[in-house]
Amino acid sequence: MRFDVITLFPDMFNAIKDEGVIARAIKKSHLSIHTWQLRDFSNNKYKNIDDKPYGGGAGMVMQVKPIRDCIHKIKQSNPKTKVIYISPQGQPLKHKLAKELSTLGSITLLCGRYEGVDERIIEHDIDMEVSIGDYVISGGELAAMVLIDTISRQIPNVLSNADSLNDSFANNLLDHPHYTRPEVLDNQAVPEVLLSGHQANIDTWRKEQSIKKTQEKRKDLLALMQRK
Ligand code: 4G3
Repeated sequence: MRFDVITLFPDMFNAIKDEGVIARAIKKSHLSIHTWQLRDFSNNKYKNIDDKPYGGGAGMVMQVKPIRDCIHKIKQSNPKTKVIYISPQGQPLKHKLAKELSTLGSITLLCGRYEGVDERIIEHDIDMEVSIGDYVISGGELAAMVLIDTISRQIPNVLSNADSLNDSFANNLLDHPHYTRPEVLDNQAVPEVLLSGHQANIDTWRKEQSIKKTQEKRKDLLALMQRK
């Protein structure tokens, strides 16, 4: 998978390029992340890419031309790339969407700042608008990194055994509880079944715990599962 990221803050992406699961996947050539400084596509000497909103009001709007030119440039070497705008107005990000996107060869992520982009970008230049949740953050960069991380985890061989592809959410259930040594600490004991060595019983217990936790904490997810 190749990610191209259009941003005013390319250095923010060093956070995932330099460390952890994503860094290792890049080293192993399972994926690459290419950032594009949107200011390089500005058409004035001050390198501005935003302007005041028509109709008035607070904040600034990202202009069409620099973004359009940048996407055009990316598409010259990547004609089939899927262009995704990350915004609070997008389709909510879920496990299923991440899994679908993980099968693509190339994704371009547009990170918004200020009040977002001129609507003509959304109408003409974007294949899809995605949101990572019902809240606003100060820029699309952190959201883009969330998207890159969750998509990358679904690409074969990106996760090592030690990372483990946690399949919770694949079935709309929360994960079961986990324990490690010691067996007893301050009167808190590890559930006996986990020490029994009886794998079928352990699997059943974990499934029950998943359902119980989901019932307690996320009834909305349980409703989704029962509809399947
Ligand atoms: C576009 C994405 C971008 C319009 C971006 C704000 C939250 C999300 C931005 C806009 C963002 C999200 C930058 N905040 N929920 N901030 O995916 O109003």
